[in-house]
Amino acid sequence: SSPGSKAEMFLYGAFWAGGLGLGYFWLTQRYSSTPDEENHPGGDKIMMAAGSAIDPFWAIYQQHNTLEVLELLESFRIGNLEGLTVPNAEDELGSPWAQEPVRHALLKPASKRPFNAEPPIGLLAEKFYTPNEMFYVRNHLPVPVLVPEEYELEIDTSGGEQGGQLLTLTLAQIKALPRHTVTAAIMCGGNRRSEMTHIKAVKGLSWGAGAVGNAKWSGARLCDVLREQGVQPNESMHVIFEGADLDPTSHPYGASIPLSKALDPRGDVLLAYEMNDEPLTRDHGYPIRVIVPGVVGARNVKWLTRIMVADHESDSHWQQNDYKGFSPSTDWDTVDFSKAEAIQAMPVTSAICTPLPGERVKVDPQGGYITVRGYAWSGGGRKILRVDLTGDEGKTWHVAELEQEDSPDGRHYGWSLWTARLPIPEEQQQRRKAGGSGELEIWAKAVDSAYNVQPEKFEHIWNLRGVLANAYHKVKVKLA
Ligand code: MTE
Ligand code: MO
Repeated sequence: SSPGSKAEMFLYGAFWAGGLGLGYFWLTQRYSSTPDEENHPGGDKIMMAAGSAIDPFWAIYQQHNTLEVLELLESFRIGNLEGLTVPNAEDELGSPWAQEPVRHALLKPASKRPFNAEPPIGLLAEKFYTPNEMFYVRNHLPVPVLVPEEYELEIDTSGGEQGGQLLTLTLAQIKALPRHTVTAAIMCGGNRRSEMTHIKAVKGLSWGAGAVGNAKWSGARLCDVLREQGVQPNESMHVIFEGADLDPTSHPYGASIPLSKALDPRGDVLLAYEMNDEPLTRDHGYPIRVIVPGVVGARNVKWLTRIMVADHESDSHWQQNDYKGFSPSTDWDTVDFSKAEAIQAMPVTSAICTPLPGERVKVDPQGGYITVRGYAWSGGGRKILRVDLTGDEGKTWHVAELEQEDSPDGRHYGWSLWTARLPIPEEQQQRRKAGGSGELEIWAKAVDSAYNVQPEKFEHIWNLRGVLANAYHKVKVKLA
């Protein structure tokens, strides 16, 4: 097509492990008059790698690792690069940030120090298990450096009624305990905050809908460890977790959950050492983090070093003065954090992952519909029963097809992916035929197994910290 239309340049770098650390770069030029005349079978996803090394993307999209693709790219090779390293060059030695892990280029940081990033949500609903390297990262502090041989987890049950002794477990001892695997989505309490901000400003990181991921976690069950220590059920007690990451006053990140959740074998609380069958990465809590299925991300403490059974909640900032919900009329002058409950189980939510806002979407020529895809999840082990979509502000609804794990009742901790064929309303069809641009607003709402449903508007659930942002997800697209 004509070079005058749209020209895009890509630099591809592909690195092979082994060898001499040589890198191969390709420069290609692509011309296309409209975005849907893509030559790349994966569409514009190729843009995510533009200007950087392609190997992290290929680690996720393994379909590229074929002789055919390599031969094709070979014709675009423009040269070789040697000795590329330097992740944290700006940080001088001794800075708490000097030992941050290298992150995947997909994760676009909302903040770099501490590191907070979500993957592009257009990719999130592609895989039922979120690849570890594209799982959102939410760190409040620098990532601690933990040596597996020296790692120790201290478990203090002396605050429990019948418990008592102090127990210290090494990593090898934790791994020697019966292994348990659970699929669980982890979602930040601030997921989708950026949508709530449109109503009125809130304080917090501007998360899109990507501060969530779904993984298969493996580890020892906390209930086994606590029961072995003689801890008895008690409905007014709590289990406090501390991480190895320290704030400038040397206080660790901390959070707590009710003892009843920790002791419940159906609660599936894990001392996890694996994520999707791989050891945890440093960003996700290596070597041990607690996984509290169905509960807000903040309680899933990473780099776990200490567990305490106590008659009070964690006194950490994050338990006491953050991750709590308030009325829309509560402002920073009137807020009293001590009067609100800490968030534990999360409410039902869903998000449209494709198409993206503003995207030009192809209408199926025969059926007159567009395909919409996303995720849905509810906390507390509640299952997603249904996801409903509308293209006409709720006059007609269309039920999505669900992809979900077949979990036992009340233990539906993983997310559900969904796909819907949304018929284009008559009005839009007419407008489109008449040559109009044909904008369409898609709404999605999920229903969980307690028949809880998402609220329609953010106006009525707005809160000053921008947490629990679970109103209908609304996305405006253009019909191509
Ligand atoms: N644990 C420690 N030790 N330090 C932290 O900053 N962040 C919490 C939680 N556990 C945090 C932590 C928050 S708010 C969330 S949302 C999740 O970890 C994020 O987990 P992820 O980074 O593995 O996605
Ligand atoms: Mo979070």
